[in-house]
Amino acid sequence: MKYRYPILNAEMPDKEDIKRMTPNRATREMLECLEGEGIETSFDRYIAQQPQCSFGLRGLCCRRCLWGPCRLDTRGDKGRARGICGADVNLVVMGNLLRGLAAGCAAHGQHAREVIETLILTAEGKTSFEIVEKGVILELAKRFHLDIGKPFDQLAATVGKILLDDLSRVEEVEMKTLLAYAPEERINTWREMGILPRSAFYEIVEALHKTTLGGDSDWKDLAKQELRTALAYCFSTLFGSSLATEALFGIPRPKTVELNYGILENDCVNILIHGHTPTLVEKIIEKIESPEIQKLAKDAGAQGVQLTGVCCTGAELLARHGIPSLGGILAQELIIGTGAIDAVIVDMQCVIPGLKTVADCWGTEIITTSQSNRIPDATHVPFDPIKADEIALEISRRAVEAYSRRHHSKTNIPDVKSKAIIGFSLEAILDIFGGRRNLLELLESGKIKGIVTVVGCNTPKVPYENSHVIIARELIKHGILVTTSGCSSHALLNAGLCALGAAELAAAGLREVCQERGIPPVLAVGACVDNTRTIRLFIELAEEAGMPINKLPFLFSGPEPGNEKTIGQGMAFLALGVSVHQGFPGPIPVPIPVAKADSDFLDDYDRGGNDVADFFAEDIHDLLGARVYSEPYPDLAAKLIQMHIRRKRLEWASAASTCLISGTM
Ligand code: MSK
Repeated sequence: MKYRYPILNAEMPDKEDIKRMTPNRATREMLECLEGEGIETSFDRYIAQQPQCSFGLRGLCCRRCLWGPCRLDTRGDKGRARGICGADVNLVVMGNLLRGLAAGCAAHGQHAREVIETLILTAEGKTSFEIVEKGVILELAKRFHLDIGKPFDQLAATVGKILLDDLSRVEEVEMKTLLAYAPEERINTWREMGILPRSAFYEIVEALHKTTLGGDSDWKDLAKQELRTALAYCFSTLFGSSLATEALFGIPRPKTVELNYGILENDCVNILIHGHTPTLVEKIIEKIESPEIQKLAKDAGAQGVQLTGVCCTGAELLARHGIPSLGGILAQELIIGTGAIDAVIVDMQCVIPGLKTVADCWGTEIITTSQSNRIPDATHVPFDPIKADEIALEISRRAVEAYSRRHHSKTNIPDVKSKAIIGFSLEAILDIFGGRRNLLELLESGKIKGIVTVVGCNTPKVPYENSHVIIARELIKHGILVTTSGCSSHALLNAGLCALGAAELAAAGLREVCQERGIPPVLAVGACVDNTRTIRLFIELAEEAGMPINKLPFLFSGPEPGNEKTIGQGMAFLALGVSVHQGFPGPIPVPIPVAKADSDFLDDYDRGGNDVADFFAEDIHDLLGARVYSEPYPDLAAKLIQMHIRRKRLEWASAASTCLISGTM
């Protein structure tokens, strides 16, 4: 049964819609297969949860203190326009949004902490890792105004400590990474607005502190804390993770790969890598290739070992090593449902509890490696960077030994493969275009109309991966270059939009650019922390243009918001001056509807505004030159994004006093 939510002007898909509309044939086959086996997944549990609470969906349920939960209702005279403490709708909506962002910031914060600590320990000679991309350390050192004549390891340790300090300091000091990378115009704007952050951990604590019972009652002050926390999230948890990872393990470069479910091999040990931090996994790759583990696999009767990835560790492995990925967060149960996965090695985040339930049906070994992400009854081998070699060897052994327990008669691998070119780091993109000036000229000429980053998670509330694919396909059709990361990238990779052939789907100018340079029109940049790469690309282009970022034809689209981390990503781009499209159900609640007095029909609800939604849609533009667009339907969202890009091109043309509008969109 389908559920309509007139209050949100939206309809939730039922299982048949999902099976009909999800773009990857492998996903459709696996949904059918697991349904046939009677194995429940997130898609079934989502249907079982219908109808979901309409207060919660609109951000109007407050559970922050023990007096509640309070459900706020501004319709009619029910005495529920305020919570028990007196909080009104704006305070509740804004407080929920801020707490969501703080949670997302904490998640990427722990990710950053693990990688940066490994970098420091490595610089101090305490691990067997190596800093393979010395240039990243030197670049950071220059930006931090360090003496680059110092011994390299000493310099690397100092750089690591600055990154760690930006993550965790408690003093009232401005963040060094922000000052090193953000455009001066933005820093001045943020300073004027009073939203320069101190550190990620500081702002997380302050966000939670301000939203406790009897804390900050001024929703506009909470909105400022939202932006401050988003900046800390951006310039510490994203930049810190991404740059420290690049220093340790290398900057990705383009490679051609085959991916999707069909790359699983029936007669190989199939190991799925899952989570967010690539630290331990880098060692596991090494060990899997070692003669000892290869022999173990052969002795068990396997032809070899096939490593595959899911979610963001999967995206990291794909970008850096070309290890094939299979899907995003909502695919994890389906992948195990093939029965062909012998072991899943997980680190942290986006590892849903349902994973174990499906794994138990097939006898799949789950190995957890992070103290922060335990799963009951799973094998736990905790990561320690100092003992990374022995831990990685033990995990590799266990994973390979699981092959002999597989029920080979029960495997069902969808025969679907996709081709793609991956590994578009900032450096790779600039090299391909021969520097930022050339890329900017392509934007100026209109051959590339704009750059939109289509990113973020998945949600069962819309047909799986459908929005990502429709939006990206429409944008390239209209000459807009797309970058993508995280779970969104898995959707676009599997849909073939990151393959060379996808250039055929692009508008003439973009097609020509792609074919000349041998790139697809959708550039997969890496994991969700690697949004850093798109941010740095936007900063580079704005510097080259001599314009603020908010004057250029860029946009951030998160079509399927899921994890709280999505909130930080959207807010970070917004603070930088890049407008944001949020799909359904966005982290910023849609305006509250008002019933028409003369009608009983739910369809006749008006969409009256709440101040928070209006603030992010309108008022914020005066402060940052960017806004949030909310549009659940992907075809309409694609049109809205094109209009935004066109408007930005006109603004850019008038600001630069050059005529850019001859190539109309
Ligand atoms: S894994 S945070 S569902 S992108 Fe980064 Fe995917 Fe979102 Fe997790």
